[in-house]
Amino acid sequence: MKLTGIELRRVEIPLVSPFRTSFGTQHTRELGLLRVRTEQTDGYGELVTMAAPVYSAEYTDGALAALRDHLIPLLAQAAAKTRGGRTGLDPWAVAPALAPIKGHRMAKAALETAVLDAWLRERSLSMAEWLGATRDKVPAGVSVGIMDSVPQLLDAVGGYLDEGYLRIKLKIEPGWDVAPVRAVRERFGDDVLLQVDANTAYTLADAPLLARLDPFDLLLIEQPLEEEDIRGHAELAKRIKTPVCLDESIVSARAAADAIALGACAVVNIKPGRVGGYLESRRIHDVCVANGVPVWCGGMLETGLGRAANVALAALPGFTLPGDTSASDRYYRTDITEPFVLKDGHLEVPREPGLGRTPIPELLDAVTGTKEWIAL
Ligand code: OSB
Ligand code: MG
Repeated sequence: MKLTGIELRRVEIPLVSPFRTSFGTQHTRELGLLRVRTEQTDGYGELVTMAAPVYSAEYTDGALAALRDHLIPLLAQAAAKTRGGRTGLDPWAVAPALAPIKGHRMAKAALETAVLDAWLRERSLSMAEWLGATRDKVPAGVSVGIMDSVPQLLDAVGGYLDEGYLRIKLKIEPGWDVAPVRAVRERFGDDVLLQVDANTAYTLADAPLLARLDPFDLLLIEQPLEEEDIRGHAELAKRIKTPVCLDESIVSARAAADAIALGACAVVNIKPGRVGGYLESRRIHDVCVANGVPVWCGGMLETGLGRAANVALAALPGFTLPGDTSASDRYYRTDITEPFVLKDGHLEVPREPGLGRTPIPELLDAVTGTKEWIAL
């Protein structure tokens, strides 16, 4: 496959309602979109960074700079070396080419995904087929933000359950934890699949408080402590009954293997952006399956493009828990691709060539802030 150029866009899409987590409130989604051009086709990759480095160290403007100034030049060099060769660049060559740059996993993921999309399209192969997806649809969960009041939360959760969502995740932080969980259990019963996500808002000293969640039979508690506090999570896991799931801490297959070996997590959230792409996501899936650790697919408020790839990933056999794979209208009134819709609480796994969705030019242009073209 021969690359001829790469387009970088910064897009800004309004959210249907503000989304509040322990690290702040979002009103719009400000992410990046990459298009790689090959001699035969285009490939797209979503850059899932947020506008500010509050979930992880990456952020959209920084990631776009890393792509422009460091990652794309390295990929161009690797592509030049394959010129004259028979096969050219393939998706497996991207991560090794970018390895000299530390971190910047979301930026690397966006680039690798765009190359992968083009490579799959050139072969008329779907992401699901290529990954080895074993299901035609995946159960949809929804992440519910922190609200101003418990009645407001109950309205939101009730609305999602009426729509058919099969699992509810409540964002929590100190001061918004036991009471909202209790209220949701009291109103909607013990059969609702329920879990919480703290986005690193607690410390090990909060173990007695977090143990008060034990009676509510939660599926898991996601990332209660700091990203780097693996030992703390292992200790916390001994002090509470709710299974500990890691999100922010799991930046690679190695990190997953280490966290599991140290007893820091019983469940893993796989987010392709956070770990550098779908190839590494697949490896994490394999590590977790080998260790009997259930995984589920996290989200970063993706557009239909990233959502399509996530849904394909979530159709792998180790994804035994519903993910944050909600319908497009959970976040966006108008998506930039054909939207994902809920059918009996599930999303259909795309089977079209490539990621399975393509940005619709007019819709993409309407949300594009800046755009640049890098010829290769
Ligand atoms: O921690 O899972 C998270 C959104 C942005 C950043 C981090 C997280 C989230 C979510 C929502 O919980 C995931 C989604 O619905 O896409
Ligand atoms: Mg999380």
